[in-house]
Amino acid sequence: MEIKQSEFITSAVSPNQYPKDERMEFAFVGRSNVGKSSIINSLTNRKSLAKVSSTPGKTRLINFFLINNTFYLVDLPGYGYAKVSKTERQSWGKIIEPYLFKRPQLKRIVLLVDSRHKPTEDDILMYKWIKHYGYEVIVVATKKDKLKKSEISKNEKLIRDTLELSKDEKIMFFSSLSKEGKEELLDVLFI
Ligand SMILES: Nc1nc2c(ncn2[C@@H]2O[C@H](COP(=O)(O)OP(=O)(O)OP(=O)(O)O)[C@@H](O)[C@H]2O)c(=O)[nH]1
Ligand SMILES: [Mg+2]
Repeated sequence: MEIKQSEFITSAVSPNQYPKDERMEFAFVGRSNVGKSSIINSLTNRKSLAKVSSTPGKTRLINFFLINNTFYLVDLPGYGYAKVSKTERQSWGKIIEPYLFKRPQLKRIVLLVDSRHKPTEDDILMYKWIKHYGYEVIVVATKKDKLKKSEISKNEKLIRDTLELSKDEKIMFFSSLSKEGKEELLDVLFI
């Protein structure tokens, strides 16, 4: 799978603002700052198609990017940012739940977790939620460049055990800095 063309289409907070066509969608979910927007830029070979920031909470709307004129990559606001107020947390739920809840176009969900850490309670909830609603989930461990080689298999086990992944569920390691893992992820995404 080769991404030749990518363009920002729209930002949405509610279903009437989602794209109206029937093209497939692939959504990226995960904690704030885990690297959702960065991975979209990496996959599309664009520096700032999706907005990236070292301050958590950069993406606050659902952003739709049309790829090769045939499908969408969907960048979602992150969860679990400690400093967020209760009102902001509720607003996250109001934006993201209607999308994940009822979107026939949504084919796969990529759950991003930080490769350096044990997945959080929010990550576990999100994983269970995705499975409960019957979506196919791809677990991606981000920021691989920050790991020593010796830490990779240890952290893979920690992530696998914490999320209680079954044997046939894969974790893919990814780095938006080195682009390592990019081809493999594109292949798995579009099987
Ligand atoms: N070293 C390293 N840094 C990364 C990687 N991916 C993302 N980052 C950095 O992590 C920070 C957050 O990245 P974003 O892509 O904005 O994260 P996000 O998940 O979209 O965050 P929200 O929009 O707040 O939910 C930025 O400073 C990125 O440069 C990676 O693979 N390696
Ligand atoms: Mg973002």
